[in-house]
Parts: sequence; C-alpha cells; structure tokens
Amino acid sequence: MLLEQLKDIVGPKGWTTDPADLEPRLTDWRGAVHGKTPIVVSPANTDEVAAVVRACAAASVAIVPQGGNTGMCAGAVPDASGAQVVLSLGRMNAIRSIDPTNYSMEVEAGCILENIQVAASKVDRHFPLSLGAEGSCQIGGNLATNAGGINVVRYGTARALVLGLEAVLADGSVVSSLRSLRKDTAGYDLKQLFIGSEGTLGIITAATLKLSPLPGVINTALVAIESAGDAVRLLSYLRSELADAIEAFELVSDYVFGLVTKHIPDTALPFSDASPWYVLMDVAIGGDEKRLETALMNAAETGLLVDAVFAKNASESEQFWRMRHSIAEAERAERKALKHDIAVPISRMEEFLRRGESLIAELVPDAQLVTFGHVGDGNLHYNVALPAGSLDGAIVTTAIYDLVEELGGSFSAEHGVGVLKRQYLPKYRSEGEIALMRTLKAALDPGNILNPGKVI
Ligand code: FAD
Ligand code: 2HG
Ligand code: ZN
Repeated sequence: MLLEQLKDIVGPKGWTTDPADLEPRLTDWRGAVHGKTPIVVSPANTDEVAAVVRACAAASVAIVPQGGNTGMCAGAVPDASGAQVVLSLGRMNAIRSIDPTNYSMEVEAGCILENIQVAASKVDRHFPLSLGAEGSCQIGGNLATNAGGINVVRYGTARALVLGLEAVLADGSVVSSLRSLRKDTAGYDLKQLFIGSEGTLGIITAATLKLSPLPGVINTALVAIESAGDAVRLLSYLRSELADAIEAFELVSDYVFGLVTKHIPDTALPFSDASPWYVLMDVAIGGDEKRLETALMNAAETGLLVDAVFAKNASESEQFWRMRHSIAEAERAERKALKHDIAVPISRMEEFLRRGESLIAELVPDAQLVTFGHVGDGNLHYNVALPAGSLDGAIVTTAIYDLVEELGGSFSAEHGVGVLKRQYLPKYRSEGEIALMRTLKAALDPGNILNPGKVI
C-alpha cells in the first residue's frame, strides 16, 4: 500500500525496486555496513519530497535520506530490517540561480559538489568546499554532514558557506529560509539546526550558498619535513608571514603517500629521498610569485623543513592534489583500517601524536598508523590498521578517543557520527548536551522516522 503510494508520488522515473539498482545504495563507501530496503525513491522536486515524507509518516515508516553515499560513517544506508525507505536526492540537481554581485547561488540538494564549483567559476566566483569525493558527493550530503575538506583553514566548514536553506520536516511541511543575506538576526538561525544533523532532523532540499572571490594565482608546494610537530610550527610561521593567503595545508605521513603510489596509477613523490612526513599546501600569493618561496627558504634555514617542490603549473598542482585526494581510496585498497577523524587544539597536535604512538605501540605493537589530515583545523585522520586477530577495534578506538578527550579535542571532527560512531557520542558529550540533542530530535521528529538509529 505505502509502496504504491510512493510510486504514484514520484512517478515512473522516481523509484526503483530492482535489486541491481538497490545494491550500491545499501552499502556504505567503506563497505562497513550493509542494509536492506523495499524501495529507493528519487523525488524530482521539494513537493514530491514533502509528499513522500507525509506518506511515510502516516505509515510510521522510516526514511533514510541519501546523497552521493560517500559518507564515512554509514549514515546514508538503511538498517537491516528491510523496512526503511531510502530517499535519494539525486534527481534534484538543478542550479536554480547564481547572483555574482551578491556572491551567492541557490542550488538543489542533489547537485554534485564539483558541478557547483564549476558553475561558480564560470561567473568568476569561488565555492571553496573541496574534498576527495567532490565528483560524486552532493551538496545536501555535504551540508547534512557539515563537511570539511582541504580549504577549511581559510573558508571554514560547510556550515560557514551557507546563507539559506530549505528543508522538509518529519511531518512533510516545508521550511524555507532561502535568503541570501550575510546579516540576519531575526530569531533563531534555523538553517544551522539542519547542517550537520545527518538527516535526523529534516531533509535538506535546497540551499543558498555563499561564494567568495576567486583566489587568484595559487602556488602549490609539497614540502618534506622531519616531524609532524614541524608541520604545526611551519603553519604558524607561514600564517605570520602570509596571513590569510593559506588556502590549504595538509599533512601526510610517508607511509600514507606510499599507499597512494602503490595503489593509484601514475602517482609518484617528487623527492629523491624519503622523509617521515610531508605537507601539501596551496597559497594564494596574488601577483608576488616569490612570496611563498622566500617564506619557505626562511623556514628551511631554521630547520622547519627538509626540502620543497613547487608545482610549475596547474597540471602539476593537480597531480599533487590528486595524490592527496586519493588517500582514502588507497587506504581502502590496502586493507580496512579503524578510522578516527579526531580534532585537538592545533597547539596540542604534537603531544597527541607522540602520546598516540606510544599508546598504540603498547596496545597493539604490530598495528600500522595511517596518519594524515587537515593540520590547519587541528583535524587528523588517525587511522589504525590492525593485524588480523589482534585486539577488538573498539578497545583501540576508545583509547584514542580518551586521549583526544583529555587534550580537549573531539572524537568526531569531520565525517559526522552516523552509525559507526554512535556508541561513542554519550561518552564524549556531556549529559546536558545529549539531553538537548534528544529534546531537539523529539521536537522535530516525534515519530522518529527521519534516519532513526543514526547519530543519537
Ligand atoms: P551521503 O553519504 O549520501 O550522506 C551522508 C549523511 O547525510 C547521511 O546521514 C545521510 O542520511 C545524510 N544526507 C544526505 N543527503 C541529505 C539531505 N539532502 N538531507 C538530509 N540529510 C542528508 N568528508 C569531509 O568532511 N572531508 C573530506 O575531506 C572528505 N573526503 C572524502 C574523500 C573520499 C574519497 C570519500 C569517499 C569521502 C570523503 N569525505 C570527506 C566523506 C564524504 O564525502 C562527506 O561526508 C560528504 O559530505 C557526504 O556527502 P554525500 O552526498 O555522499 O552524503
Ligand atoms: C580525507 O581527508 C577524508 O581524505 C577521508 O576526510 C579520511 O579516509 C579517511 O580517513
Ligand atoms: Zn578529511
């Protein structure tokens, strides 16, 4: 009965029950969770999303919103019950309008991130959100997870890039705050409720995004360094020299780049000697091409770096960034690691890495650390590949999260909570915070039909 209703709402192009079509939507990108669903519906517009939600609410059937399904916490896949309806936003992929004078653009939730970047650049504007999955993740998913990526150091996370939002609530009503204002203090900032809520409070159907001026000439440098602490000190020095010009500043261990060169075709490090760590950076240097070079030479004199290679042109820069963006894929090809996307205050990152290494060495001497991340945000991917038959992964994960907590950090800095980190939320958030999260969830979704079993 419900399935027939849903089919009627979205029309023949808007649903599938074919097992071959369902299959890729039932497993998360990491292959960690596999679920079941009776149907995937793909509404063509906000009214259809609202009607689908109303029908599901009336039948007390849960809905799992799904974007590009590139999430790292399995938040977009249904559970194993076979009862949850998957709602894909993929057909809602229109760029509704661009206003270059207002530096804003209105897009539907199913727009692929890369298409948004390209559309902005065609009118000489910049949408700075950038991550390895940008060719397939959708802006709705980016907002639902408050995605980070490589340019947070300059532009902030997805949360900072939104001026307005449209969402469908659990009762099928539509809340539209698609304003394109930089200043607006009229009541609560409702859009922020939905950003980072991973589909548990509402279904994002459209957004007004904030654009920036194009950053102009970008210098890309790949720098070899001796220690991760040097990366923190180098960033601090470069910030004092170059202020806001640093667009991206990514740390990668030698082991991790080794995985990339092993698994990703046509990749190689441009250094003759290996170093324990590397930093890949983008700096918007305006007309002064020597600025970064001079700053790095000064840094080298104080021992902060061992070697540096500058991309000679855009294609070389792309090659370097391709290596960075391929890390997750290379890691997956090697073997499944425990993922920890933690954050600590940047000033404590060195201590975290030192203590983390001893901790893991003590717990699982044969474990392999897979460390890389967004130094400027204090956000590290501190992944751990365990040898077969070693400790229960949860013991290792808890030990790392406890250390993170002690250092004033977050156990979940970038990818969200989804299913995979849900058990840890009550431990690392206070009772008051959890209670308020539950109050919000109950108020917005009293029937618990929006992505139940995720986050909270
Ligand atoms: P999905 O995976 O489909 O969904 C993610 C969550 O959002 C789910 O809970 C889902 O229910 C919910 N959701 C999706 N669409 C909507 C909607 N319209 N309304 C309400 N809820 C919705 N993440 C980073 O933050 N930084 C990175 O640097 C980064 N790099 C990555 C690199 C690779 C190679 C891969 C595979 C992933 C990477 N990720 C990164 C993780 C992932 O790409 C992001 O979390 C992304 O924002 C998810 O977008 P998606 O469209 O794939 O969302
Ligand atoms: C990245 O920064 C992503 O590349 C993925 O956030 C991190 O695979 C990971 O652990
Ligand atoms: Zn990341």
